[in-house]
Amino acid sequence: MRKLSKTFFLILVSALLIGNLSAGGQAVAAEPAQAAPQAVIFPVDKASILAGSIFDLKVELNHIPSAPTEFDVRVQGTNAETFFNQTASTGATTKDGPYKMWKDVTFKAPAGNYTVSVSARGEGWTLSKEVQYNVVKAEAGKAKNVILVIGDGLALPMRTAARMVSKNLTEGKYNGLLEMDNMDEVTLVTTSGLNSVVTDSANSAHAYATGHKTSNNAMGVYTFDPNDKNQVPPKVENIIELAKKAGKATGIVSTAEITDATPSAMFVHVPQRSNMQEIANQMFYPAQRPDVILGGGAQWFWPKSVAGSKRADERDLIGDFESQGYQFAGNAQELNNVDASKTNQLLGLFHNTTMNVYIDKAIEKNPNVLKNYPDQPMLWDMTQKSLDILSKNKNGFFLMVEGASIDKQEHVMDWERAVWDTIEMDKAVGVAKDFADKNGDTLVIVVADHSHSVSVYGTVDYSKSGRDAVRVYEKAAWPTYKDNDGDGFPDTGKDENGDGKFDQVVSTDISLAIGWGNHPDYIEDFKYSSVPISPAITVDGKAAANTEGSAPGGYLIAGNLPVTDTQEVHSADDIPLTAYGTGSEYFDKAIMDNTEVFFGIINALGLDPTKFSR
Ligand SMILES: [Ca+2]
Ligand SMILES: [Ca+2]
Ligand SMILES: [Ca+2]
Ligand SMILES: [Zn+2]
Repeated sequence: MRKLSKTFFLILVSALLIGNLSAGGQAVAAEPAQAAPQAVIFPVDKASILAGSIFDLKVELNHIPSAPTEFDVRVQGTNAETFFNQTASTGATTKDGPYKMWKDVTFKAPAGNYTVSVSARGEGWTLSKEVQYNVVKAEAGKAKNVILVIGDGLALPMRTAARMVSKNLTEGKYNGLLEMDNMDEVTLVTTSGLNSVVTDSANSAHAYATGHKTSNNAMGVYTFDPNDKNQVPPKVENIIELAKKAGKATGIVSTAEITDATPSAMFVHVPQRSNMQEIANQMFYPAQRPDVILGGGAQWFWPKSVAGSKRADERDLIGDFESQGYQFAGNAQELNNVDASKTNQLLGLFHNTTMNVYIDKAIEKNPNVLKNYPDQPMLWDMTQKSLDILSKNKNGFFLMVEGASIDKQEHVMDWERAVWDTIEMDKAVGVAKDFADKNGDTLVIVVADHSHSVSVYGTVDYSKSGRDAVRVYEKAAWPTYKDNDGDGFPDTGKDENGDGKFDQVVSTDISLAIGWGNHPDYIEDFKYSSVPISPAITVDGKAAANTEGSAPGGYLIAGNLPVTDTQEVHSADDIPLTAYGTGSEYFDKAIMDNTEVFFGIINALGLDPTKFSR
């Protein structure tokens, strides 16, 4: 079957636009295309758009069997060219048809409903479509600063498990609450994306950063097909671009690669999150460049010739940042040495890939696990240094802090590493709340990006093995975690290793029983592993249980995922959001969509782009 070429469409579309193609006269008859003709309008129907924020309006005609003789786009009933006072850029979609795009346009005033419609026809086909937008004006704003703390995969049971491990209970009442519990408001957040009920960390963070939905793997752009390398995806403006235009300082802090989805969604425009070299490059663009950048992922900043680099070119991105006045820190000591009073921009890269988790960097300290990175900072130290620097800006700041490996350790069903990282992040929340208490004018938000299929269902008796160790209902009673020195982490109450602090402990006599709703084939032994273990490995293209390293009594649990999946996957369950400080009343609702979180940030900061000088 013959398909119409892109070039063909470009010529026809240009001809149409300059008006020398007579209606119907020169249309070429073609064999029917496989898929039905379809009109696509981006932003999509029911999008909420911040008044004055910049976006690209794109209208695609896909799978059309012949060139259009009419391709009319209207905004509020007015020809789009006239409405935006801009000639459309045109081209061929990657799905056999033309597109028109108006770049960097805005809806200013008044707020309310806006209608965009397309009507198009050619020989043997007609298409029409209409979408409605809700254009939202930013409120005046009472806060100067927003600290958005994202616990990647911070499912509700993770908060429960972290509270049990960190605080424990006495006769049914918790001995204390987490920092993320002790806040002013709580709401549920729905997380589904543009293309699926189950989101990933790219489009979920994109929702917080832009107020728009997009497809899994995409950030800062609309697309239904992130893997389409030839697409020209329409952009939407993000929180770091907006905050910078308002003269605010901006920062991103993560325990993942700093080019990973959650931190990069705050500033980036890419259809595919795995394109990390492009993400690192965009991080340096002046309009998108955060003032403070702390995390892992140095491999995307080193020139190709440096051992461990993942770049395809010889660009020295750390050198580029330094040339723009950024201080650089490569480990915890160097971060500690940064004098915030003399530093306005800071790049800290503490690992070539993902930073090690709390259990490994602070408790086990196994040199075979930490390898070249024995001195990685804690998330709360990274948060404190960021606040010390960003708070010097008299216009305020936006800071995103991510506990990234909660999710990454849930994927490998290592609940202890996920929970201890949740506690590490909770201490960063404490730093953020202290800042809000001392300085006022600050909103702190703690939220997941999506859930995981994790559940606390009892306790585990470490003196027994296999399923004999599991205790449920009244037999579960209480775990035996005790935080004798009050640092939030369980310890033995003794200092046998002589470092002047009580020795931390992960596995206690009675631990938690934690299970998973979805999983590959894996060996369950109900016991902590002092070294990280993958639950499943790929053998002959299929996932197989990893039999190495399991404790006595471990037994095979048959998987319930597609046979090629080696890891537990995200779930579509709603997630809790807690908020503290100025502007937190926005979150006094029972439930909201993840795109609405963006407007809570915007309203708190009073980020009104209709007032920006463009
Ligand atoms: Ca993440
Ligand atoms: Ca302790
Ligand atoms: Ca000790
Ligand atoms: Zn994940």
